[in-house]
This record gives sequence, structure tokens and C-alpha cells, in this order.
Amino acid sequence: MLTQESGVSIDRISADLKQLAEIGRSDDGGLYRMAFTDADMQGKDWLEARMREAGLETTRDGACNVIGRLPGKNPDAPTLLIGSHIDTVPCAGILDGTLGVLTGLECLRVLKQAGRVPDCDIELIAFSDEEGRFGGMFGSQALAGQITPETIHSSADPAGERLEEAMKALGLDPWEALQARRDPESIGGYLELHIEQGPVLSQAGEQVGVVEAITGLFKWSITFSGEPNHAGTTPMVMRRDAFMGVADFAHEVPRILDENGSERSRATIGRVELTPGSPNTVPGEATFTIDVRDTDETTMNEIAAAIRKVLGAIARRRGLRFSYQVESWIKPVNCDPRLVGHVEAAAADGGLRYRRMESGAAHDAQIIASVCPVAMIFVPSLEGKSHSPAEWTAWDDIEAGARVMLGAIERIAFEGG
Ligand code: HGY
Ligand code: MN
Ligand code: MN
Repeated sequence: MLTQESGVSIDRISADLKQLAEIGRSDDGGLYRMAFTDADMQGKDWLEARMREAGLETTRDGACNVIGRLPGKNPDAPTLLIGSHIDTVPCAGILDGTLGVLTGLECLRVLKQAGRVPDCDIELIAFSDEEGRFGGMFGSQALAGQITPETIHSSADPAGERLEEAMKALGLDPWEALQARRDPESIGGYLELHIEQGPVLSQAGEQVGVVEAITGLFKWSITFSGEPNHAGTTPMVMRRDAFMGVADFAHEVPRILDENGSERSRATIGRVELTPGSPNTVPGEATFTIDVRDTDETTMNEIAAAIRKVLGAIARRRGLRFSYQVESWIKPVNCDPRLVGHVEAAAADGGLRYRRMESGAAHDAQIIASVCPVAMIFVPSLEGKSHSPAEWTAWDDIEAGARVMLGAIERIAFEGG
């Protein structure tokens, strides 16, 4: 085992966090490192340079995942993957995804400096487009062999920019993403440290979450089509107002979840666009997104069926048409009991306050779970806030999480774990 002296350094982690937080920062204090933007690529370049400084062998795969490798004694043994993502939502905080990558970097830096050679290769990966500018989990889906030519050709961001064009504009060949698939036999497991992004740990005063299951989610883009008309001369009863369809639907969401969901179900309308979008025109078209989550896939399907029925009823009542596009459907997964046991042992041996829990956020780990065993380590989010510049985790909780990460890596990759 590593001595405390050769343990993780919160000073190095905080220095890395502060440096990376300057890439993509805007005047509103939020980060804008959305996938395959210049800021995202600057972040990838910065990270790769830090990996090389740490003595790791670096590469990028066809999905532009940034990879740093610490070679093991036995190159034929299945590789241990650790990582997360450094792309962000618009106006993001500085920890979502990034903390997992930088604590992973610190763990490999410590092992390298201590001259510790693991039984197997350990690879640190920063996955591309976890946050979903182009749908989400692009880099982890590429590694898991879930990207198809249709994904590459059809993916576009909310402004309509296509994934293919965005990657080509950066000198990347999007079709290379089809080469990023890894042989599942070559991967022994995956560990991801992430902020909880919810209130459970901070309210309980606990330092670490040992994640047992990760919620599933589906994202739809739904369009109501009615009739644009004059805001002054069109009587209320003669309108086919597309926005009122959205308004009616929003009021139905709590009932849909009450009747078809569980206490873990969540539904969010995150974006609404009205056409033509002028104050004195009745909206002829309304396109909105819905993000639905639950840890049980049968429940997800029941909620989806209920949503379709409600959309049809509203359309009939208001003389509208509706259509929807499934932007993503990501299955809920259970973490691997053996890896979870190693994470829990590392937390317990560190004398930390921890709990086993579920993740309400989606993560690359649930995609990677399709090719190897996975486990996640949560650290508390101050007041449960995330996806905003208010996102924060206390330094000593970050240090505790990084120590658990290192302890779990040692149990998995050094002691024949
Ligand atoms: O949406 C999520 O759960 C994740 O932050 N991408
Ligand atoms: Mn994340
Ligand atoms: Mn996120």
C-alpha cells in the first residue's frame, strides 16, 4: 500500500482544477467547453500535456477521447480504465466530469512517482461529448462499439450544427469514431469518480458515495405544429396555438410521473423554441425537449408510453399535430459488486463517512458497463448544486475521494483484485 506521504496531493489537484477552469470560462462565470468547440479542444490539449508531464503514454482514439497510459507488468492482462469527461454543459461549473479526470490523473502521477508498476496497464480516459451537445456519451459509446454511421451522420446540436461538420472543422475525421471500439476482452474494469450533483451526501454530512446503480434516461425532442396567426385579430377559440400544447403538456408531467413512475423518476423540459417567435404572432410551431430518468427500464418504457398518449390527447384537443425524435435512450445499470466492494473497502479503510447509493445523473460508466465491470465514487456537491457555476465540493472531500480512488486502484490493479 502507498504510504500517506506518497498519497494524493490536494495541492496538485486544486492547481490542475484552477488551470483547466480558465479554459472556456465566460464573463458570467460559467464554463462553455461544449463538445468539439475550440474551448473543448484546448481543454483536451491542456490535459494531454499534463498527462505527458506525469510520465504517461498519451494518445487520442477515433472519437478524440484523450488517453494517458501507465504501463503494467503484464501488457496482455486486461486494462483497468479510469476517467470521466472534461466537456461541459453551457454555463457549467468547474467540477462535473473534470474532477474525475483530474483525480485520476493525480492517482497515476502518484503511482508513477512512487515507481509503482501495476499488474495490468491502467488507462486514464477523458471521454468526448459526455454532456450531449450532439446527443451525449459519444466518446464512451465509441469505445463500447455503439457508434454507427447513422449516429455520425444524423447527430446535430440544438443550433443545427452537425457532428460531422463540427469534427471536420477541427481537422477530425468523424468516421474514425467507428475505429475507437475496444475489444471487451482487453478491458478488466472501469472506475469513475464524479461529483454527486445532488443533495444526499451533503445533507447527510458524508464524504463519499459508493455508487451501486446508475439511473437510465431518455431524451426526446418533441414538436407541436399548429397555425401561426395574428395575436390581435385571432379569437382565442379559433387558435391552433403550438405553445399552448407545450403548456398543457408541462402541467400533465407530475400526473404522468405519479401514475407511471417511481419516487426516483424525474422529468425535465429543458428547452422550448417557438416559431416564428414574434410577440404578436400566435406560435405556429413549438419544439421542446424532455429528459426523463429512472433506475428501472420498465418504468422508463411506461412513462414513455404515457407521454405519447398525453401528446396525442393534447394534439386532438387543440387541433395540433405532434411528432417526436428520440435523441437518446440510455439504460440504467448496476455497478459491479466486486469493484463496488473494493471502493467500499477503500472508503472504510480510510475511516471516511460514506454510504452506498444510486446515481440520479447519467455517466459514461453506464455505457462502459456494456463492455466491462464498472464502479463509481461520489463526492458531495455543496447544496446539491450542479450544471451551474455554483457547483462546488469542499477541498477535503475532494482529497478524501481521490484517496478512495487510489485505494480502489491499488486493490484492483496491484493486489490481483
Ligand atoms: O445529464 C446528466 O445526467 C449528465 O450530467 N450528463
Ligand atoms: Mn458528468
Ligand atoms: Mn453533467
